[in-house]
Amino acid sequence: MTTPDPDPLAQQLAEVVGDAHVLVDPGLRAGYETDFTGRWAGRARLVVRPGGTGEVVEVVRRCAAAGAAVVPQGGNTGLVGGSVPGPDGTDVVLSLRRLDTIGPLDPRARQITVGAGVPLAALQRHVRPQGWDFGVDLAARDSATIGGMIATNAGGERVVRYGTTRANVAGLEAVLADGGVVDRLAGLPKDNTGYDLTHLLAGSEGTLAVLTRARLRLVPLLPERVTALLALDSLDAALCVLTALRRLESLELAEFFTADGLGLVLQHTGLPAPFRGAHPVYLLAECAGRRDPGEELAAALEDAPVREAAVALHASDRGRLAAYRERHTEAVNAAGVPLKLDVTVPLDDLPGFVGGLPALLDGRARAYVFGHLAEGNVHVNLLDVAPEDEEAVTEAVLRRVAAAGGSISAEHGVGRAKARYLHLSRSAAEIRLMRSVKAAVDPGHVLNPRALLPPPGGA
Ligand code: 2HG
Ligand code: ZN
Repeated sequence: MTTPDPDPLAQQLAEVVGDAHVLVDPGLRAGYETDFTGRWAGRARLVVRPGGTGEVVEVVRRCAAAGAAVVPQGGNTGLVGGSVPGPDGTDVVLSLRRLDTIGPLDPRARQITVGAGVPLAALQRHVRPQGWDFGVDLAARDSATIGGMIATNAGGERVVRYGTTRANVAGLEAVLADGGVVDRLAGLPKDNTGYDLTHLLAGSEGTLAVLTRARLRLVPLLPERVTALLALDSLDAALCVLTALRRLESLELAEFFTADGLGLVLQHTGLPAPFRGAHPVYLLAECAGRRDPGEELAAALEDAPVREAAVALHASDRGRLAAYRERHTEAVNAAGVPLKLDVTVPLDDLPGFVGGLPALLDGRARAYVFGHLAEGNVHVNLLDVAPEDEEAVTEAVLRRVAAAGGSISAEHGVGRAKARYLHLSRSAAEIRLMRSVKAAVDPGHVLNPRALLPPPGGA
């Protein structure tokens, strides 16, 4: 048996990053080729792990010259196939995880500069003891990287108070397909000099540039917190409670799930049930402030239609309540390979949308719904969908969402999963404009060509 010739691109990239950081062996590549759910799996030509912006520039240049597509990857926790290579072994996965430097915290500017590969939890561990926090938080905090969160404009649990990731980024450094570097790291709060490139690149899903560093806005760490898990009759009741909670400036989190999802979580985790009885809907609310927000939370809930409530003040107890919501993703995963549809529906339509799902699905899937109530963000997780039904089921749900004026992607992005449905949420003129931007900065379709805006005919 003859050994295959070494890939010349692997040799060229090894000159830039060192042999140890070019992974060609299938065993070493594997962790970069499949997403967390197992739904998105591909085969990379190789994985390259540069250690700084200069190396990213050289890697992108050499891949472009070799005609290889580059798939930027952070923690690989995205759920729409946007950071996973295609199936044919031609894509280069560019892992940003080694760009994990955390710069000094600037309390006067309330900002910090970090490498794209810094995991969210590492940032939290760094800034919280100094009395600061990052406004975005999400369940995948241990693996999700800041670069990936910006590239996908991740939402998470605290959008109700702090907005999505884009709103929490003051500036970026990024490498373009031609190797040019965009440096907007000054993070000036006033800088009105034309197109906002930071906001354009945030949410561009690796299709316009490779994000290498970020200047993040920080918020004061609020010392007093109270978390409540509320058992409710229905989603209508949950919206009624939400209306009462929205008056509170301290409201940081309003998450919902249902009896079915809780059942799956209890079965998977072995956690004790939160209440003696079972209830149709649950709402997890958290308030935070300089002073104990417990009293104002209790006052807001006084006339609310709550069946049972559990309240926690201490971090470990709050974590125990949050686990019932945060562990949905892993519980669903343990039950099968889910078809995930992350959507926004107008709040008034949320009960009707969820209530109408069984008819829409018509026995073709087992549905679990949970999500971020204040934004109308429903995570529709479908199990047991036959492969031949996947497209029809996806289309039925997304068309229903679009018809109600919602969005086919609330917070996970478009990636490969939703690329063909983009027209349901974006007009022809908008898609033309997006394609013009892509064509102007990446005419050779080097950067993540299978995601968001694949060239007609497919990448
Ligand atoms: C969450 O809100 C994440 O926990 C994941 O966005 C959602 O697993 C999902 O569908
Ligand atoms: Zn979510």
